Amino acid sequence: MIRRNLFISLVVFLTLWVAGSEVYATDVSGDQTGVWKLDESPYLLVGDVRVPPGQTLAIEPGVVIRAQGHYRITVDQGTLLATGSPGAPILMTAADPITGWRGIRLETAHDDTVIEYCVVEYAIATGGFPEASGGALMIEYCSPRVYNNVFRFNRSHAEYENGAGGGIFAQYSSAAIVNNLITQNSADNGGGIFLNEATPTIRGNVITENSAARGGGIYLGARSAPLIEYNMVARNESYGQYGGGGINSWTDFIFSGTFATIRNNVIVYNTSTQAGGGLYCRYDRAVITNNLIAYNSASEGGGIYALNLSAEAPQVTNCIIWGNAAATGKQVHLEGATGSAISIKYSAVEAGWADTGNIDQLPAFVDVDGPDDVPGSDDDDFRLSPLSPCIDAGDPGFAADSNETDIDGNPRIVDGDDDGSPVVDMGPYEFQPAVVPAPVPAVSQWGLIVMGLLVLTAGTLAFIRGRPAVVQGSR
Ligand SMILES: [Ca+2]
Ligand SMILES: [Ca+2]
Ligand SMILES: [Ca+2]
Repeated sequence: MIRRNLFISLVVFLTLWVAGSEVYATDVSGDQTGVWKLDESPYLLVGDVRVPPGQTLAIEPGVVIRAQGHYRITVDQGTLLATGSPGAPILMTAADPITGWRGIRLETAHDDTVIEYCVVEYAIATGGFPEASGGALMIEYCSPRVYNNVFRFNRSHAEYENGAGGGIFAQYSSAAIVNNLITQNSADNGGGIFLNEATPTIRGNVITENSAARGGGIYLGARSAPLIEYNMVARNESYGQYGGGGINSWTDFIFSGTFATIRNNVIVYNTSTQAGGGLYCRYDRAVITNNLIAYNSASEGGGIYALNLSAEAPQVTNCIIWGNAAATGKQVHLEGATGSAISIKYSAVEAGWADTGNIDQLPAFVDVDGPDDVPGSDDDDFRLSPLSPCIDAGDPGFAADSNETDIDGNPRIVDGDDDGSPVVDMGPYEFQPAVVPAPVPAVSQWGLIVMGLLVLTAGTLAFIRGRPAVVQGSR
């Protein structure tokens, strides 16, 4: 939390600093191609911008783009190369955060499109569905690379509560959404991310403090089959009917056969005023493997809420479901009247769950509230301590994918209890006795991401501080 606050105050400072120090600017609207250059920055959107079919717009690292009204950047069958760098991110923001801007819209963009090391903020999607989709980034019929960005303070709200994807909306897409910080966005559905008929990879992101009526962190909509792995999904909230504080998975398996693979994630401290604090699964057969689903809360189903027909039950294996809170079904709630089912095996479930390989023993994390002794902050360390009963207690028949690791990037299956037989652990962290003889609280993967973004922001600050003199000297 300390790192996060520092990060946010730096970015706020950056925003104010840039606003107060502008001498030259480039107005843009209409069709745009070629390069938006650092020495012509900031670029002021004075109308909608479009990258036309077959054309490319590249944006140099360090460029600042500031919308002067509720304008958009649409990539209409063209290519956008928005590639910042760690020391010089691209800032895309609004002159007036209340009015906001319309965000980036990738409509059948070329798959070479890249959005990397950008800070995208204060975008607002409005209107009806699908126009009210994708606050910061709308992706449709294309599969861009979306790496190492910050999406924050964006939102998608509409009449009839069908605004979708406060941060990112993707449909008919296999986008790679990797190592982003997605925070403090809001929507009617999918505060951080919303998927519809999409098969993206959502990997290594920090998805925190987003809110929505349904799917505070992520909403997995109909006929979607994403791979969701190595993410931190924390402190998101759902406030409406159908719920899902962390993730709402409603992929319509029964009609389409599609399902999400949700593995090696940390899903903690999410809340839902109604159902499913951590996960809400409705008519859904998600494969839920090696996740930590802990300290979430809801009215029904603090950890997981499931409503389905028995043939399409979520498949939960090698998970830790612990410390969740709810009036009904603290760890897991099955909507029993409908004949719902869920399969939970080889998992640690507080208060127990009667099925193969489950245990009801304290997981014994390294430091459940972290060095700051505050539960729910980013330094909480959910790695397994040497005496954890979760070590080598997963499914003995489990075989990891060829490129699958644990959430720290360590080998997924290790002989953690040194009995000569390597077995997968429960939860996202594999105990590594040979690599880490005495477990120490290390910087977590998402800690590294946040710290990297800090460096990225600080680099921009340093750059911008030096910029006015250069500009004045050259013009
Ligand atoms: Ca802590
Ligand atoms: Ca093991
Ligand atoms: Ca063993």
